Amino acid sequence: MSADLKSRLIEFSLGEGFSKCRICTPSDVPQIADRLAEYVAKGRHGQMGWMEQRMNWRGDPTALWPEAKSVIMLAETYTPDHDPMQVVGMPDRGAISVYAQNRDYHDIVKKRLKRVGRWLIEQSPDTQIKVFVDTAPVMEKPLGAAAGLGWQGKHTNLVARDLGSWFFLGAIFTTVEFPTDEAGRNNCGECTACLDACPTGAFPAPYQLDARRCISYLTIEYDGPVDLELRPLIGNHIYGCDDCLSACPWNKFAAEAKEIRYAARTELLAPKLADLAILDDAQFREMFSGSPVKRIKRGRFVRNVLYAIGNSGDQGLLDTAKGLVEDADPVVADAACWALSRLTS
Ligand code: B12
Ligand code: SF4
Ligand code: SF4
Repeated sequence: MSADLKSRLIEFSLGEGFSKCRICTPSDVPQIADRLAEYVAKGRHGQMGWMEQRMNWRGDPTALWPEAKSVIMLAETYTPDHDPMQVVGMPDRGAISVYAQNRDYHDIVKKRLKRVGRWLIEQSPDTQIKVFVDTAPVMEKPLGAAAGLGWQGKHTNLVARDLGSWFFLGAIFTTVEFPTDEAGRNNCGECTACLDACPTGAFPAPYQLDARRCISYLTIEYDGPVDLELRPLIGNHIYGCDDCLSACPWNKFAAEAKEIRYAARTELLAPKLADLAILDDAQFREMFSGSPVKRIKRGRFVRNVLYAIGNSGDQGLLDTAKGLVEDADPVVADAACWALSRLTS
């Protein structure tokens, strides 16, 4: 019965817009508790203090919900139709990572997961489900790899031969006991393209990331003034970073994004730093309404824009930096002074 239900589930989830659906059990990732503990013990999570909480659940999905028998892992593609590295070579523009150039995936994926979950309950009414995307104490990458969606590449994200690197993950834990899939086979081989592409040297070893050096962490998660040593390495990244993902040769086989709401808004492809730096609170909220960028608020965003201005070498941006040296937000004012000193030195 579950084998038939599984093939109908896959069909339904693909029909709903997911690109791939694979299944594992909650006990298929025994290695993650130790690896998570090591990551946290080394302080690699930086200010993401929530990672230290509920470590027993995060490191062991069987403890999170003991009644769950299967974990349905789903891939949601957001493959860009442009080269994300193009803007990285334009110093007077800001680079916003591909996933944030339009609508927030959390809302879209969660709704889709719930629709699949509801369908499953309709098929087998005693079923219970819990859906997760991103924010819960669930390590989605190792679960996705165990289920066979792909493998954890040396950049630590999941890669697949048929999807490349551009896909989000969603999980449905369920009490249904489904037949499971084979874990994803690692196809990185001798390749080190992602490790070599990282501007900040954030990989202490292949398959391991020190978030404290990662531009994605520094621009999205990190609160306060960024270390002086790291600021020049951030380049013109103002929200997230895709350099390691973009370098992956498996992207040649990337599946097209199925969801139009991830297609880049034209004005977010290569926005002018000069226009972004002068956004006030209300303008910032309006410009990024519905986008994940809104989450970091005006202060952190303008801080990032000012680091990019400092890295631009563009004297035409001097006045923009000058205009912010007395900003009410001390982190913005500090970033403006830094940008000014870089541009004039
Ligand atoms: C915290 C977090 C971050 C942090 C830390 C990332 C990290 N690698 O730890 C920061 C802010 C830096 C970040 C950045 C990004 N993130 Co993020 N992030 C998360 C989150 C919430 C938790 C990840 C986590 O648990 N990290 C903790 C550490 C311990 O986990 P880990 O990297 O998996 O560590 C493993 C390896 O070290 C591995 N390992 C160690 N030794 C060895 C040896 C071998 C041989 C192997 C195979 C493995 C291995 O074992 C550890 C445990 O699995 C997940 C969502 C979720 N709930 O899972 C999204 C998630 C991982 N992020 C995602 C994305 C898209 C990104 C960005 C691309 C966004 C962007 N453009 O800026 C970047 C990519 C940066 C990168 N190279 O990782 C997607 C990835 C989708 C995918 N295809 O894999 C996720 C799954 C969100 C989602 N629901 O789609 N992220
Ligand atoms: S997202 Fe950027 S900074 Fe972070 S590991 Fe990848 S290339 Fe390095
Ligand atoms: S760039 Fe190379 S090493 Fe990195 S994930 Fe892709 S195949 Fe693996």
